[in-house]
Amino acid sequence: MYYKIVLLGEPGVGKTTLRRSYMGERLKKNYVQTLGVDFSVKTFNDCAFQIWDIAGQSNLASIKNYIEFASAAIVVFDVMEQSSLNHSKKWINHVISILPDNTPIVLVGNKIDLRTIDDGIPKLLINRIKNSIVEDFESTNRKFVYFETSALMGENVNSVFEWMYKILNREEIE
Ligand SMILES: Nc1nc2c(ncn2[C@@H]2O[C@H](COP(=O)(O)OP(=O)(O)O)[C@@H](O)[C@H]2O)c(=O)[nH]1
Ligand SMILES: [Mg+2]
Repeated sequence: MYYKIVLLGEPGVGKTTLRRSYMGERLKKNYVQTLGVDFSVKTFNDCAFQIWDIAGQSNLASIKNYIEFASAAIVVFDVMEQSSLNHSKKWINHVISILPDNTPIVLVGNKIDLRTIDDGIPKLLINRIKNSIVEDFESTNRKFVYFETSALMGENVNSVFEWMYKILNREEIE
């Protein structure tokens, strides 16, 4: 199976670093000039993930084209930047408005290597936002999960895609 996966989130949160970290040495760069989109393909067991990565600023129309037909979405925020967490709600709402109810969404809190005990977004606040997202999904059968990563250190990056693989293949079987 071939899956289109979209990376979303504010500029600078680490989307491209996450993609590169997951691709490792097998990184192949492709570019869709008109959309300002980079994508990489990585095979995992019997499936191929085509990971889309939007570059810089984009208008709403191009974001719609970007998200359309994706099998899953990864919304990234920076655990050191509260505004990027607040904006992740907006990105998730884009996904909800464009993709079917059962499309899996992963929320990723990135740059955990920079977090110290007295610095970074309070975990209580992250939990509150995460819970409010989960509540929104209660009436649907949407699969949602939260992971914390360090794309720079390669920490927990594989977990994101392993979860995705499991969820997407389970849906194939059902
Ligand atoms: N410390 C740290 N820096 C990161 C991490 N991920 C990305 N960065 C840095 O954050 C900046 C923006 O990353 P980039 O992947 O270009 O963000 P994008 O705009 O979302 O694609 C770069 O300087 C990265 O090296 C991380 O996990 N930890
Ligand atoms: Mg980028």
